[in-house]
Amino acid sequence: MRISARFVLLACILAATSALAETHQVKMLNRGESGAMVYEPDFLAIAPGDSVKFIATHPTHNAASIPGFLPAGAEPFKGKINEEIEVTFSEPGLYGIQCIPHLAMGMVMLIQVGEPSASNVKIPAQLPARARQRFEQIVQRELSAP
Ligand SMILES: [Cu+2]
Repeated sequence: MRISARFVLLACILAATSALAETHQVKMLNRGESGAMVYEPDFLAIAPGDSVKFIATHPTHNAASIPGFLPAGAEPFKGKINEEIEVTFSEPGLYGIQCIPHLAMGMVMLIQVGEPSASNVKIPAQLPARARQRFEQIVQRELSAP
């Protein structure tokens, strides 16, 4: 088989691009520093093309996007319970993440991809009160961070 120089060049460019993308890790916990049923960390600011791996440190959790709480054009995702999934975030914007069994207990996190500041966040009004509260706490904390 003959491999063209153009193909080799393209492969090199792709390899160089993917080498820059980072994979961040988030633990799914029954109890963490900020209380019961938490993602740790509960906020990430990442670059477009980076990935997040959701680690099933404790059982009974999952990671899923929240309808209406992701950028236009972004692909929704839903991990199974106890499933460790790795999600690549290509579309810049703010993503709300939920643990479906513990949404009412406020098990959510916020992921900022690229430039948009957490101050631009629009927390969907139909979320349970505990989930909205935790998002508000995350946003307040990140905006007051030095
Ligand atoms: Cu959970």
